[in-house]
Amino acid sequence: MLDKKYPAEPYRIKSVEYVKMINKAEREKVIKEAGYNTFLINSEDVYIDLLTDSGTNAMSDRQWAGLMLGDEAYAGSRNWHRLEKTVKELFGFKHVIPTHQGRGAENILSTLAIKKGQYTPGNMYFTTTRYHQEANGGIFHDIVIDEAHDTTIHHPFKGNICLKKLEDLIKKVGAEQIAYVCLAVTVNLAGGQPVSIENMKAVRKLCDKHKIKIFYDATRCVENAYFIKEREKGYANKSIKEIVFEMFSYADGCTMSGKKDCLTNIGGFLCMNDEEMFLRAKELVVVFEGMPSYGGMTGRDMEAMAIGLEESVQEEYIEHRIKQVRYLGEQLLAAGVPIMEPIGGHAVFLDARRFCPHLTQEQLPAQALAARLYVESGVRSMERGIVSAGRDINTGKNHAPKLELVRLTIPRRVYTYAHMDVVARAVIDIHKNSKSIRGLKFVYEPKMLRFFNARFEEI
Ligand code: PM9
Repeated sequence: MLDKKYPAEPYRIKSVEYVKMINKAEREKVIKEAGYNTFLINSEDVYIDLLTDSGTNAMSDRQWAGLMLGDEAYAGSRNWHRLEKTVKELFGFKHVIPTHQGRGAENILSTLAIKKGQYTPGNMYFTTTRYHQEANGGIFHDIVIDEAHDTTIHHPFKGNICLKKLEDLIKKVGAEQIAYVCLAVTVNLAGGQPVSIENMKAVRKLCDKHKIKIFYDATRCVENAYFIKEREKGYANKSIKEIVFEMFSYADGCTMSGKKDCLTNIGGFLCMNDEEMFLRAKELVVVFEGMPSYGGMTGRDMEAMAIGLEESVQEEYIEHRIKQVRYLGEQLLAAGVPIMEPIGGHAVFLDARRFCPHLTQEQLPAQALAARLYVESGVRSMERGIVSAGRDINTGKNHAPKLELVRLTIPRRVYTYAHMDVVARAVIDIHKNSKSIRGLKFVYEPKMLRFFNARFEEI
Protein backbone atom coordinates (compact mmCIF):
# COMPACT_ATOMS: atom_id res chain seq x y z
CA MET A 1 0.00 0.00 0.00
CA LEU A 2 1.16 3.54 -0.75
CA ASP A 3 2.83 5.33 2.11
CA LYS A 4 1.01 8.48 3.34
CA LYS A 5 3.93 10.64 2.27
CA TYR A 6 2.90 10.05 -1.35
CA PRO A 7 -0.51 11.68 -1.89
CA ALA A 8 -3.04 9.92 -4.13
CA GLU A 9 -3.85 11.52 -7.47
CA PRO A 10 -5.88 14.70 -6.81
CA TYR A 11 -8.12 13.89 -9.79
CA ARG A 12 -10.24 11.07 -11.13
CA ILE A 13 -9.93 9.69 -14.65
CA LYS A 14 -12.64 10.58 -17.15
CA SER A 15 -11.10 9.41 -20.40
CA VAL A 16 -8.46 6.74 -20.99
CA GLU A 17 -5.93 6.05 -23.70
CA TYR A 18 -4.91 2.41 -24.03
CA VAL A 19 -1.24 1.51 -24.29
CA LYS A 20 0.08 -1.74 -25.65
CA MET A 21 3.28 -3.62 -25.16
CA ILE A 22 5.07 -5.25 -28.09
CA ASN A 23 7.34 -8.20 -27.26
CA LYS A 24 11.08 -8.09 -26.67
CA ALA A 25 12.02 -9.48 -30.10
CA GLU A 26 9.93 -6.74 -31.71
CA ARG A 27 11.53 -4.09 -29.50
CA GLU A 28 15.01 -5.29 -30.47
CA LYS A 29 14.04 -4.78 -34.12
CA VAL A 30 12.52 -1.36 -33.36
CA ILE A 31 15.63 -0.05 -31.56
CA LYS A 32 17.92 -1.17 -34.40
CA GLU A 33 15.66 0.51 -36.95
CA ALA A 34 15.67 3.65 -34.79
CA GLY A 35 19.48 3.73 -34.82
CA TYR A 36 19.50 3.24 -31.00
CA ASN A 37 17.99 6.71 -30.64
CA THR A 38 14.85 6.78 -28.49
CA PHE A 39 13.69 9.97 -30.30
CA LEU A 40 13.33 7.88 -33.46
CA ILE A 41 11.01 5.23 -31.99
CA ASN A 42 7.34 5.45 -32.94
CA SER A 43 5.05 6.22 -30.04
CA GLU A 44 2.96 3.13 -30.87
CA ASP A 45 5.95 0.93 -30.06
CA VAL A 46 6.34 2.40 -26.57
CA TYR A 47 4.71 0.99 -23.42
CA ILE A 48 5.44 3.75 -20.87
CA ASP A 49 6.68 6.95 -22.47
CA LEU A 50 9.11 8.85 -20.25
CA LEU A 51 10.96 10.53 -23.12
CA THR A 52 9.83 13.96 -22.03
CA ASP A 53 7.36 15.99 -19.99
CA SER A 54 7.15 18.44 -22.90
CA GLY A 55 3.74 18.65 -24.54
CA THR A 56 2.82 15.28 -23.07
CA ASN A 57 0.58 16.63 -20.31
CA ALA A 58 -2.98 15.40 -19.81
CA MET A 59 -5.42 18.31 -19.97
CA SER A 60 -8.29 18.66 -17.51
CA ASP A 61 -12.00 18.60 -18.36
CA ARG A 62 -12.00 22.41 -17.90
CA GLN A 63 -9.24 22.73 -20.48
CA TRP A 64 -11.01 20.44 -22.95
CA ALA A 65 -14.17 22.48 -22.47
CA GLY A 66 -12.07 25.60 -23.05
CA LEU A 67 -11.04 24.33 -26.47
CA MET A 68 -14.63 24.83 -27.62
CA LEU A 69 -14.35 28.50 -26.73
CA GLY A 70 -11.51 29.05 -29.21
CA ASP A 71 -11.79 32.35 -31.03
CA GLU A 72 -9.80 31.69 -34.20
CA ALA A 73 -9.82 35.26 -35.47
CA TYR A 74 -6.56 36.20 -37.17
CA ALA A 75 -6.23 39.25 -34.96
CA GLY A 76 -7.39 40.20 -31.47
CA SER A 77 -8.65 36.77 -30.36
CA ARG A 78 -10.44 36.91 -27.01
CA ASN A 79 -8.46 33.86 -25.87
CA TRP A 80 -5.26 35.87 -26.30
CA HIS A 81 -6.63 38.58 -24.01
CA ARG A 82 -7.47 35.97 -21.40
CA LEU A 83 -4.02 34.36 -21.66
CA GLU A 84 -2.23 37.70 -21.54
CA LYS A 85 -4.18 38.72 -18.42
CA THR A 86 -3.45 35.37 -16.70
CA VAL A 87 0.28 35.55 -17.48
CA LYS A 88 0.52 39.16 -16.27
CA GLU A 89 -1.32 38.32 -13.04
CA LEU A 90 0.83 35.25 -12.30
CA PHE A 91 4.24 36.59 -13.30
CA GLY A 92 3.86 40.33 -12.89
CA PHE A 93 5.52 41.41 -16.17
CA LYS A 94 4.26 44.39 -18.17
CA HIS A 95 4.38 42.77 -21.61
CA VAL A 96 3.73 39.30 -23.05
CA ILE A 97 4.52 38.01 -26.55
CA PRO A 98 2.98 34.64 -27.52
CA THR A 99 5.11 32.05 -29.38
CA HIS A 100 4.53 28.59 -30.83
CA GLN A 101 6.71 27.02 -28.09
CA GLY A 102 9.67 27.82 -25.83
CA ARG A 103 12.32 27.94 -28.54
CA GLY A 104 10.28 30.54 -30.44
CA ALA A 105 10.60 32.80 -27.38
CA GLU A 106 14.32 31.96 -27.09
CA ASN A 107 14.83 32.89 -30.73
CA ILE A 108 13.23 36.32 -30.29
CA LEU A 109 15.02 37.07 -27.02
CA SER A 110 18.42 35.99 -28.38
CA THR A 111 17.93 38.01 -31.59
CA LEU A 112 17.00 41.14 -29.65
CA ALA A 113 19.29 41.01 -26.68
CA ILE A 114 22.62 39.55 -27.87
CA LYS A 115 25.33 41.40 -29.78
CA LYS A 116 27.95 39.21 -31.45
CA GLY A 117 30.69 38.23 -28.99
CA GLN A 118 28.63 38.97 -25.86
CA TYR A 119 28.34 36.41 -23.07
CA THR A 120 25.13 34.75 -21.91
CA PRO A 121 25.95 33.29 -18.49
CA GLY A 122 23.43 30.76 -17.21
CA ASN A 123 22.83 28.17 -14.49
CA MET A 124 23.83 25.29 -16.77
CA TYR A 125 23.07 25.13 -20.46
CA PHE A 126 19.89 23.93 -22.09
CA THR A 127 20.10 22.56 -25.64
CA THR A 128 17.70 24.87 -27.50
CA THR A 129 18.52 27.89 -25.31
CA ARG A 130 22.25 27.62 -25.98
CA TYR A 131 21.62 26.94 -29.66
CA HIS A 132 19.74 30.25 -30.10
CA GLN A 133 22.29 32.16 -28.02
CA GLU A 134 25.17 30.83 -30.12
CA ALA A 135 23.32 31.29 -33.40
CA ASN A 136 23.06 34.99 -32.47
CA GLY A 137 26.77 35.31 -31.70
CA GLY A 138 26.48 34.76 -27.94
CA ILE A 139 28.96 32.83 -25.81
CA PHE A 140 27.41 30.58 -23.18
CA HIS A 141 29.20 30.57 -19.81
CA ASP A 142 28.19 28.13 -17.07
CA ILE A 143 27.71 29.81 -13.67
CA VAL A 144 25.74 27.15 -11.80
CA ILE A 145 27.18 26.12 -8.41
CA ASP A 146 29.74 23.28 -8.62
CA GLU A 147 27.49 20.92 -6.67
CA ALA A 148 25.12 20.75 -9.67
CA HIS A 149 27.69 18.82 -11.67
CA ASP A 150 27.96 16.00 -9.12
CA THR A 151 25.08 13.53 -8.83
CA THR A 152 26.02 12.46 -5.29
CA ILE A 153 26.07 15.81 -3.47
CA HIS A 154 22.96 16.84 -1.54
CA HIS A 155 22.07 20.52 -1.75
CA PRO A 156 18.54 21.87 -1.33
CA PHE A 157 18.97 24.37 -4.18
CA LYS A 158 21.38 22.71 -6.55
CA GLY A 159 20.29 24.99 -9.41
CA ASN A 160 21.61 28.15 -7.69
CA ILE A 161 23.91 30.53 -9.51
CA CYS A 162 27.43 30.76 -8.09
CA LEU A 163 27.80 34.49 -7.44
CA LYS A 164 31.58 34.23 -7.53
CA LYS A 165 31.51 32.68 -11.00
CA LEU A 166 29.28 35.52 -12.19
CA GLU A 167 31.44 38.18 -10.52
CA ASP A 168 34.59 36.65 -12.02
CA LEU A 169 33.05 36.76 -15.49
CA ILE A 170 32.00 40.39 -15.03
CA LYS A 171 35.55 41.27 -13.91
CA LYS A 172 37.09 39.37 -16.81
CA VAL A 173 34.98 40.59 -19.75
CA GLY A 174 33.24 43.73 -18.40
CA ALA A 175 29.54 44.15 -17.65
CA GLU A 176 28.81 45.63 -21.10
CA GLN A 177 29.98 42.33 -22.65
CA ILE A 178 27.23 40.43 -20.86
CA ALA A 179 24.00 40.35 -22.87
CA TYR A 180 21.92 39.14 -19.92
CA VAL A 181 21.98 36.47 -17.25
CA CYS A 182 19.78 33.47 -18.03
CA LEU A 183 18.40 31.90 -14.84
CA ALA A 184 16.48 28.66 -15.31
CA VAL A 185 13.88 27.63 -12.73
CA THR A 186 14.29 24.66 -12.36
CA VAL A 187 17.50 23.50 -14.06
CA ASN A 188 16.51 20.76 -16.46
CA LEU A 189 19.88 19.20 -17.24
CA ALA A 190 21.01 19.30 -13.61
CA GLY A 191 18.13 16.96 -12.80
CA GLY A 192 15.27 19.42 -12.34
CA GLN A 193 17.06 21.17 -9.48
CA PRO A 194 15.58 24.35 -8.00
CA VAL A 195 16.90 27.85 -7.32
CA SER A 196 16.23 29.55 -3.97
CA ILE A 197 14.63 32.97 -3.51
CA GLU A 198 17.75 33.95 -1.57
CA ASN A 199 19.87 33.22 -4.65
CA MET A 200 17.46 35.04 -6.98
CA LYS A 201 17.64 38.12 -4.74
CA ALA A 202 21.45 38.00 -4.59
CA VAL A 203 21.74 37.64 -8.38
CA ARG A 204 19.37 40.62 -8.77
CA LYS A 205 21.51 42.72 -6.44
CA LEU A 206 24.73 41.87 -8.26
CA CYS A 207 23.17 42.48 -11.68
CA ASP A 208 21.67 45.80 -10.57
CA LYS A 209 25.13 46.92 -9.44
CA HIS A 210 26.46 46.24 -12.95
CA LYS A 211 23.27 47.16 -14.88
CA ILE A 212 22.92 43.64 -16.30
CA LYS A 213 19.49 42.31 -17.27
CA ILE A 214 18.15 38.97 -16.02
CA PHE A 215 15.85 36.70 -18.02
CA TYR A 216 14.44 33.59 -16.41
CA ASP A 217 13.75 30.37 -18.25
CA ALA A 218 10.34 29.92 -16.63
CA THR A 219 9.65 26.50 -18.14
CA ARG A 220 9.29 24.61 -14.83
CA CYS A 221 8.79 27.56 -12.49
CA VAL A 222 5.86 26.06 -10.58
CA GLU A 223 7.96 23.02 -9.69
CA ASN A 224 10.67 25.42 -8.51
CA ALA A 225 8.11 27.25 -6.34
CA TYR A 226 7.12 23.97 -4.67
CA PHE A 227 10.72 23.29 -3.64
CA ILE A 228 10.97 26.82 -2.21
CA LYS A 229 7.83 26.21 -0.17
CA GLU A 230 9.19 22.89 1.04
CA ARG A 231 12.80 23.89 1.72
CA GLU A 232 13.33 27.63 2.13
CA LYS A 233 12.91 29.31 5.50
CA GLY A 234 9.91 31.64 5.64
CA TYR A 235 8.01 30.15 2.69
CA ALA A 236 6.16 27.17 4.21
CA ASN A 237 2.99 29.19 4.73
CA LYS A 238 3.02 31.10 1.45
CA SER A 239 0.90 29.91 -1.45
CA ILE A 240 2.53 28.55 -4.61
CA LYS A 241 0.98 31.49 -6.47
CA GLU A 242 2.59 34.01 -4.12
CA ILE A 243 5.96 32.29 -4.44
CA VAL A 244 5.81 32.24 -8.26
CA PHE A 245 4.97 35.95 -8.24
CA GLU A 246 7.87 36.76 -5.93
CA MET A 247 10.33 34.66 -8.00
CA PHE A 248 9.62 36.70 -11.13
CA SER A 249 9.79 40.03 -9.31
CA TYR A 250 13.59 39.59 -9.45
CA ALA A 251 13.68 39.23 -13.26
CA ASP A 252 13.46 41.62 -16.23
CA GLY A 253 11.58 39.08 -18.28
CA CYS A 254 11.34 35.40 -19.09
CA THR A 255 10.98 32.80 -21.80
CA MET A 256 8.41 30.06 -21.29
CA SER A 257 7.79 26.72 -22.93
CA GLY A 258 4.08 26.29 -22.37
CA LYS A 259 4.44 22.57 -22.97
CA LYS A 260 5.55 21.84 -19.41
CA ASP A 261 4.25 23.72 -16.38
CA CYS A 262 1.39 25.40 -18.32
CA LEU A 263 -0.23 21.95 -18.55
CA THR A 264 -0.82 22.12 -22.30
CA ASN A 265 0.49 20.30 -25.38
CA ILE A 266 1.86 23.27 -27.33
CA GLY A 267 2.64 26.96 -26.94
CA GLY A 268 4.94 29.39 -25.23
CA PHE A 269 5.61 33.06 -24.54
CA LEU A 270 8.18 35.73 -23.89
CA CYS A 271 7.71 38.37 -21.18
CA MET A 272 9.51 41.61 -20.50
CA ASN A 273 9.12 44.93 -18.71
CA ASP A 274 11.15 47.03 -21.16
CA GLU A 275 8.90 49.04 -23.49
CA GLU A 276 11.38 49.34 -26.34
CA MET A 277 12.22 45.66 -26.27
CA PHE A 278 8.52 44.88 -26.37
CA LEU A 279 8.00 46.98 -29.51
CA ARG A 280 10.93 45.24 -31.22
CA ALA A 281 9.69 41.82 -30.11
CA LYS A 282 6.30 42.64 -31.67
CA GLU A 283 8.12 43.27 -34.96
CA LEU A 284 9.98 39.95 -34.76
CA VAL A 285 7.03 37.85 -33.68
CA VAL A 286 5.22 38.61 -36.93
CA VAL A 287 8.31 37.44 -38.87
CA PHE A 288 8.89 34.17 -37.01
CA GLU A 289 5.64 33.18 -35.29
CA GLY A 290 2.48 35.07 -36.28
CA MET A 291 0.41 38.04 -35.10
CA PRO A 292 1.22 39.36 -31.60
CA SER A 293 -2.22 38.10 -30.63
CA TYR A 294 -1.48 34.43 -31.34
CA GLY A 295 2.25 33.87 -31.99
CA GLY A 296 1.78 30.46 -33.60
CA MET A 297 -0.91 29.22 -31.22
CA THR A 298 -4.56 28.67 -32.09
CA GLY A 299 -7.21 30.47 -30.07
CA ARG A 300 -8.20 27.19 -28.41
CA ASP A 301 -4.56 26.48 -27.44
CA MET A 302 -4.38 29.87 -25.75
CA GLU A 303 -7.61 29.20 -23.84
CA ALA A 304 -6.27 25.82 -22.68
CA MET A 305 -3.01 27.46 -21.61
CA ALA A 306 -4.75 30.16 -19.58
CA ILE A 307 -6.75 27.49 -17.74
CA GLY A 308 -3.68 25.24 -17.41
CA LEU A 309 -1.71 28.06 -15.80
CA GLU A 310 -4.44 28.57 -13.21
CA GLU A 311 -4.50 24.83 -12.45
CA SER A 312 -0.72 24.56 -12.28
CA VAL A 313 -0.48 26.71 -9.16
CA GLN A 314 -3.06 24.66 -7.23
CA GLU A 315 -1.40 23.25 -4.12
CA GLU A 316 -2.70 19.65 -4.42
CA TYR A 317 -1.70 19.39 -8.04
CA ILE A 318 1.91 20.43 -7.59
CA GLU A 319 2.40 18.43 -4.38
CA HIS A 320 1.26 15.25 -6.13
CA ARG A 321 3.40 16.06 -9.18
CA ILE A 322 6.63 16.41 -7.22
CA LYS A 323 5.92 13.45 -4.96
CA GLN A 324 5.07 11.09 -7.80
CA VAL A 325 8.51 11.75 -9.27
CA ARG A 326 10.04 11.27 -5.82
CA TYR A 327 8.19 7.96 -5.39
CA LEU A 328 9.96 6.55 -8.44
CA GLY A 329 13.34 7.95 -7.42
CA GLU A 330 13.13 6.66 -3.86
CA GLN A 331 12.43 3.12 -5.07
CA LEU A 332 15.55 3.25 -7.22
CA LEU A 333 17.68 4.65 -4.40
CA ALA A 334 16.48 1.93 -2.04
CA ALA A 335 17.67 -0.68 -4.56
CA GLY A 336 21.09 0.96 -4.90
CA VAL A 337 20.54 2.37 -8.40
CA PRO A 338 22.73 5.46 -8.94
CA ILE A 339 20.57 8.52 -9.65
CA MET A 340 20.92 12.30 -9.44
CA GLU A 341 20.31 13.42 -5.87
CA PRO A 342 18.31 15.08 -4.52
CA ILE A 343 15.46 13.93 -6.75
CA GLY A 344 14.30 16.89 -8.86
CA GLY A 345 10.99 18.19 -10.11
CA HIS A 346 10.14 16.65 -13.45
CA ALA A 347 12.23 13.51 -13.78
CA VAL A 348 14.46 10.93 -12.20
CA PHE A 349 17.89 10.97 -13.81
CA LEU A 350 19.95 7.76 -13.88
CA ASP A 351 23.68 8.38 -13.51
CA ALA A 352 25.00 6.40 -16.48
CA ARG A 353 28.64 6.83 -15.43
CA ARG A 354 28.02 4.93 -12.20
CA PHE A 355 25.41 2.65 -13.78
CA CYS A 356 27.83 1.51 -16.52
CA PRO A 357 31.33 1.97 -15.05
CA HIS A 358 32.73 -0.38 -17.71
CA LEU A 359 32.00 2.21 -20.45
CA THR A 360 33.94 5.42 -21.14
CA GLN A 361 31.99 8.60 -21.90
CA GLU A 362 33.03 8.32 -25.58
CA GLN A 363 31.20 4.98 -25.66
CA LEU A 364 28.00 6.96 -24.97
CA PRO A 365 26.84 5.12 -21.84
CA ALA A 366 23.65 7.16 -21.35
CA GLN A 367 22.55 6.64 -24.96
CA ALA A 368 23.29 2.92 -24.61
CA LEU A 369 21.43 2.64 -21.30
CA ALA A 370 18.34 4.42 -22.69
CA ALA A 371 18.33 1.96 -25.63
CA ARG A 372 18.67 -1.04 -23.28
CA LEU A 373 15.87 0.17 -21.02
CA TYR A 374 13.57 0.33 -24.04
CA VAL A 375 14.50 -3.17 -25.24
CA GLU A 376 14.05 -4.74 -21.80
CA SER A 377 10.83 -3.01 -20.77
CA GLY A 378 9.24 -0.88 -23.49
CA VAL A 379 9.94 2.19 -21.32
CA ARG A 380 11.21 5.13 -23.36
CA SER A 381 13.67 7.56 -21.75
CA MET A 382 16.07 10.22 -23.03
CA GLU A 383 19.85 10.59 -23.10
CA ARG A 384 21.07 13.76 -21.36
CA GLY A 385 24.84 13.47 -21.58
CA ILE A 386 27.58 13.83 -24.15
CA VAL A 387 25.24 13.30 -27.13
CA SER A 388 22.85 16.06 -26.01
CA ALA A 389 25.74 18.39 -25.16
CA GLY A 390 26.93 18.46 -28.79
CA ARG A 391 30.17 19.99 -30.04
CA ASP A 392 31.96 23.24 -29.26
CA ILE A 393 30.93 25.69 -31.97
CA ASN A 394 34.54 26.94 -32.39
CA THR A 395 36.77 23.89 -31.88
CA GLY A 396 34.37 21.24 -33.17
CA LYS A 397 35.30 19.04 -30.20
CA ASN A 398 32.65 17.20 -28.21
CA HIS A 399 31.49 19.02 -25.09
CA ALA A 400 32.15 16.41 -22.41
CA PRO A 401 29.69 17.23 -19.61
CA LYS A 402 30.40 15.89 -16.14
CA LEU A 403 26.82 14.67 -16.05
CA GLU A 404 26.11 11.63 -18.20
CA LEU A 405 22.45 10.95 -17.49
CA VAL A 406 19.38 9.09 -18.66
CA ARG A 407 16.20 11.03 -17.95
CA LEU A 408 13.03 9.24 -16.86
CA THR A 409 10.70 12.18 -17.39
CA ILE A 410 7.23 12.02 -15.90
CA PRO A 411 4.45 13.63 -17.96
CA ARG A 412 1.99 15.62 -15.84
CA ARG A 413 -1.27 13.88 -14.77
CA VAL A 414 -0.68 10.99 -17.22
CA TYR A 415 0.68 7.98 -15.33
CA THR A 416 -0.13 6.42 -11.97
CA TYR A 417 1.98 5.11 -9.11
CA ALA A 418 1.52 1.62 -10.57
CA HIS A 419 3.29 2.75 -13.74
CA MET A 420 6.12 4.08 -11.57
CA ASP A 421 6.39 0.62 -9.97
CA VAL A 422 6.75 -0.99 -13.41
CA VAL A 423 9.49 1.46 -14.38
CA ALA A 424 11.34 0.99 -11.09
CA ARG A 425 11.32 -2.81 -11.45
CA ALA A 426 12.65 -2.57 -15.01
CA VAL A 427 15.50 -0.23 -14.08
CA ILE A 428 16.44 -2.28 -11.01
CA ASP A 429 16.61 -5.50 -13.09
CA ILE A 430 18.83 -3.86 -15.72
CA HIS A 431 21.09 -2.45 -13.03
CA LYS A 432 21.74 -5.96 -11.71
CA ASN A 433 23.07 -6.94 -15.13
CA SER A 434 24.50 -3.60 -16.27
CA LYS A 435 27.86 -5.02 -17.38
CA SER A 436 26.16 -6.53 -20.40
CA ILE A 437 25.29 -3.07 -21.80
CA ARG A 438 27.43 -2.40 -24.85
CA GLY A 439 28.69 1.04 -25.88
CA LEU A 440 27.52 2.87 -28.99
CA LYS A 441 29.11 4.96 -31.74
CA PHE A 442 27.63 7.54 -34.11
CA VAL A 443 26.84 6.43 -37.64
CA TYR A 444 25.01 9.68 -38.47
CA GLU A 445 25.66 12.92 -36.63
CA PRO A 446 23.59 16.03 -37.49
CA LYS A 447 25.38 19.36 -37.06
CA MET A 448 22.69 21.11 -35.02
CA LEU A 449 20.95 19.71 -31.92
CA ARG A 450 22.29 16.33 -32.93
CA PHE A 451 20.51 14.27 -30.28
CA PHE A 452 17.11 14.60 -31.98
CA ASN A 453 18.05 12.80 -35.22
CA ALA A 454 21.41 11.09 -34.66
CA ARG A 455 21.83 7.38 -35.39
CA PHE A 456 24.12 4.93 -33.64
CA GLU A 457 25.26 1.34 -33.74
CA GLU A 458 26.67 -0.99 -31.08
CA ILE A 459 30.41 -1.14 -30.68
N1 PM9 B 1 12.57 20.90 -23.13
C1 PM9 B 1 12.58 18.56 -22.79
O1 PM9 B 1 12.29 17.43 -23.17
C2 PM9 B 1 11.84 19.42 -25.03
C3 PM9 B 1 12.84 19.64 -26.07
S1 PM9 B 1 14.50 19.15 -25.82
C4 PM9 B 1 14.47 17.51 -25.94
O2 PM9 B 1 13.08 18.79 -21.68
C5 PM9 B 1 13.88 24.34 -21.08
C6 PM9 B 1 14.40 24.31 -19.69
C7 PM9 B 1 13.35 23.21 -21.66
C8 PM9 B 1 12.88 23.25 -23.02
C9 PM9 B 1 12.42 22.09 -23.67
C10 PM9 B 1 12.95 24.50 -23.70
C11 PM9 B 1 12.45 24.62 -25.10
C12 PM9 B 1 13.47 25.59 -23.07
N2 PM9 B 1 13.93 25.48 -21.77
O3 PM9 B 1 10.55 22.55 -26.44
O4 PM9 B 1 10.72 24.72 -27.58
O5 PM9 B 1 13.30 22.08 -20.96
O6 PM9 B 1 8.85 24.33 -26.03
O7 PM9 B 1 11.09 24.59 -25.12
C13 PM9 B 1 12.32 19.69 -23.65
P1 PM9 B 1 10.26 23.99 -26.36
